[in-house]
Amino acid sequence: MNAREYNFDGLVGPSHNYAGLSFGNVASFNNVRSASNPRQAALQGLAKMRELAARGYAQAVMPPQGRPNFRLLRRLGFSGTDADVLARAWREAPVILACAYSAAPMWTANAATVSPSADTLDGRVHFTAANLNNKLHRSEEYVQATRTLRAIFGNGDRFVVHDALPPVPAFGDEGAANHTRFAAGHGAAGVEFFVYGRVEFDPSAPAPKKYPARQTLEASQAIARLHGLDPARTVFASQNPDVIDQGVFHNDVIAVGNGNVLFYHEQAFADEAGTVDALRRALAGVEADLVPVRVAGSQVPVADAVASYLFNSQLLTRADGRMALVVPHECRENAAVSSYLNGMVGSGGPIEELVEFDLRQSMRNGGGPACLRLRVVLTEEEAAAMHGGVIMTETLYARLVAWVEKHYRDRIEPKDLADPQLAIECAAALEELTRILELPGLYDLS
Ligand code: SUG
Repeated sequence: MNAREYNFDGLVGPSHNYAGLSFGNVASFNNVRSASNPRQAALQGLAKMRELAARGYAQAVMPPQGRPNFRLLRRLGFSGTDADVLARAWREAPVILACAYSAAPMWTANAATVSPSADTLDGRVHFTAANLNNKLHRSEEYVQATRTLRAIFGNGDRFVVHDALPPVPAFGDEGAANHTRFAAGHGAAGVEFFVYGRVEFDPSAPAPKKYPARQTLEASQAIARLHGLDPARTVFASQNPDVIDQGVFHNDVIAVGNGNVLFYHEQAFADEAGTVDALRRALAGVEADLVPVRVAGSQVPVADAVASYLFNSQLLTRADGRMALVVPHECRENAAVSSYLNGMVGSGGPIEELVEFDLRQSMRNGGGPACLRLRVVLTEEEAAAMHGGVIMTETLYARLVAWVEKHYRDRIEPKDLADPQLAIECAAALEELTRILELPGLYDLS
C-alpha cells in the first residue's frame, strides 16, 4: 500500500526555558537556570520542518501546550487570581512553578506511541498518549496530547486515540522514544520494536542503579495489546541499564531504526545478540532483511553519543529509497562522532547522506532531532482524513514565523516565570495559533 511517514514536529512554545527538571537527562541538569531564547528555539525548529518539507519529506506540526499549567498549580494549593497563584508559587515552591511552565511538550517523540494501519488488527492507525509519569513536569502532558491527537486524527473510521495508560510507576510510558518500527516499506506490514528500562513485576530483571528507568515492559505490552499488534511481529527488548546510568534516559538517545535499518550503539541493549536476532527473525516474517548498522564503543564511546546525540537522529527514507540521517550540529563538534560520520557516508552502507541542523536551544534541554518529532505513517486515504491545517507548507511556515516574531520573547530567566505578563502573552499566542492551524477549541485552559 502507498504510504508516507509524516513527521509531526513539536512547535516550541513561547515560554521555552531551562529548569533542570529531568534527573537522568544530563543536558537538562547541566543547563539548569541558564537563560533561554524561546524565539530562537521556535525558529530553529521551524527551520528544520521547512527544510525537510522542501526536500520532499511529509512534514506536519504539533502545536505547543498551554503554559503555565494553572490547573496543576491550583491543585497543589496555590489559589487566588492567576497573578496570586504565580507570585505564591514563585515564593514558596519555584520548582513547582517551573514544572507548570515546563518546555517539555516540544519533544513530541514522547507524546504518544503510534502504530500504522498496516500493523493493527482493525486496520486503523492507533495512538496511545504517553503518561510520562516519571517526572512531575511531564506527568500531565497526556491530557493535552490526547486532546490534540483527537483534534487532528478525529476520523474514527481511520484512527483511534486511546487514553493514556494508568499513570503509575508500573505503567511508566514515554511514547515513541522507546518504540521503533521496521518494514520493507512504510506501507508494508511491519515489526514493532519496544525497548523498556525496567520490569515492574520482576525485581530480578536488569534495572539501572543511579538514574530512573522511565519505561516499563508492562507499559509496552499494554500498548501492543491496545493497538492490536500481531505478537509474531512485535519484539520487546531490555535497554542496557548501564547506559541509562550514563544518561541514556530514552532508547532514542542510543538507537534509531527506519525501514529495515537499525542504527545503534553496541551497548544499547541488555542482550545485543539476542535483540538483533529477534528482530532479524521477526523481519524475515514480513519479507525484510534486517540491516544492522552497529557502532562500537571504540569508535564512539557512550559519553560522546550522549553529548552529541548521534543516535537521536532522524533516519529518513529518500524518494530514491536510500536513507538520510538528520543530525544536530553537536555531532560535528565531537571529534569521535564527526570522524565516525565521515567514514560512514559513502562507505556503501544504507545511510547515504547527512543533513545537519542547528537545534541548540532544544539540545540544551536534552532534545535532539528525533525527540522533536512524532512519526505517523499514513496511507493516502488516511492523510486525506486527518486535519490538514497542520501540514507544513511554505505558506504555513511563513505564517508561523510571523506569529513567533510577534509573540515570543528572546530571553527567559527563572525569575521571568513569576511575571504575570508572561502568562498573558502565552495565552494570547496560543489563541491566535488555533486560528492559524484552524483548530478552534484546541485548548481548554479553564
Ligand atoms: O524528558 N527534557 C526532556 C527531553 C526529552 C527528549 N526526548 C526524547 N529523548 N525523545 C526529558 O528529559 C527538560 C526540561 C527542563 O529541565 O526544563 C526535559 O524535560
